[in-house]
Amino acid sequence: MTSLADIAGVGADPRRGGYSRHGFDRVELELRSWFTEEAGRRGLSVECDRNGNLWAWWGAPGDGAVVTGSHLDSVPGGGAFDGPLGVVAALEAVDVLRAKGFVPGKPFAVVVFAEEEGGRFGVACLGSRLLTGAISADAALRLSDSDGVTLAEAVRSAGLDPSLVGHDAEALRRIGVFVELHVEQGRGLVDLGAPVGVASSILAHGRWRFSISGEGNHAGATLMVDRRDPMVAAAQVVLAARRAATAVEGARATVGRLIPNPGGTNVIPSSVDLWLDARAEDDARTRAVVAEITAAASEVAAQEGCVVTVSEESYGDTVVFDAGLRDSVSGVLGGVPALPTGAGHDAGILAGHVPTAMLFVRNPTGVSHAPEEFAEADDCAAGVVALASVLEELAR
Ligand code: HGY
Ligand code: MN
Ligand code: MN
Ligand code: MN
Repeated sequence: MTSLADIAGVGADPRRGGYSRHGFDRVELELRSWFTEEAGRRGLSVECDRNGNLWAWWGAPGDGAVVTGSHLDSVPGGGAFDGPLGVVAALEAVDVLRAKGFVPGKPFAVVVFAEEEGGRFGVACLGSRLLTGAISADAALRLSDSDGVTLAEAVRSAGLDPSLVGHDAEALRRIGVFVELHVEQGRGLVDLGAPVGVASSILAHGRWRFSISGEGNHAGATLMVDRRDPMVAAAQVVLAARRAATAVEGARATVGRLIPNPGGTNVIPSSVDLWLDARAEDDARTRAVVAEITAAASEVAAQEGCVVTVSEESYGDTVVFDAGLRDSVSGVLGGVPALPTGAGHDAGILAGHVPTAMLFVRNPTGVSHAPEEFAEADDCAAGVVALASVLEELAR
């Protein structure tokens, strides 16, 4: 809790509440410096890979390492725990293991992945997707933030070489096994009365951009019958998203971001961009939900004399975590509950390449991606002790 308190002032967002910490922005760079210092204080040697992910090595770097960590960026107005808890817990786990005289028998690293939330450049898990080649360097470098700054420009100003960004087989080889501790983002562990659990799976999920164009015009001078208003179409897309996801068991669809152009109170927008986040148990269900929303969007846009184009900005199929590793993690912890999650994680991206596990820490509010996200100090401590035991077993 002291470590979390250390960074409590960094990126606090008084306007939205909570924290706004985005990949390679001033705030995230400050958190990276904090991490580098904290790791250095423990005698870990820190290096930054080609994609801006930070690696703190306990002992010499090497292939097949036991790797743990998470991310330091947040959604706009996010909570204090999503990401930082996993980073802090990883450092604390090193302290716990050291204090008992443990020396890893394998290479061992604490990692901080860049831009996990996609809060700045729109693609979640950007650092781990680049590392694994799940997104191409070309596509990634062209991404831009809301001020028009490209990823290429952002990494350059963070001291990285954009020409080296992309699939990093060397870094991937270094990961023998990855364990990410994370605050739970629902009420699963509260309902089970357990402070710590292990992840079983992640929903299939992705992000789609709907660009609706109509006719910009005067709010007072334009008769209602003469309008081609993309905001009216957008409103119906939002309702279609709720309808489509409600009809499919376990599916979720959210429109959390919508930008009218030009965005004036007395201006009928000429265009509206909105982003759909859709998730479901498997690929078929997720695709079906998105197909239904897309069809509804075409229909309502046509009724309004507007045109809509839909583009997929990122997608990941269902992740089922390595069952053998999950069972052995649960065994080390004396049989903690396994639970699925609707949230994406770097661990989910890595799971396609290396054995990967996640530990969840109970969140009494059940709220996440909002300032009310919480974890009790005792539960965080239980998470650290659990993580340390798992890492000890894996790095023996
Ligand atoms: O689940 C998400 O929205 C993100 O990957 N944390
Ligand atoms: Mn998150
Ligand atoms: Mn997270
Ligand atoms: Mn006027």
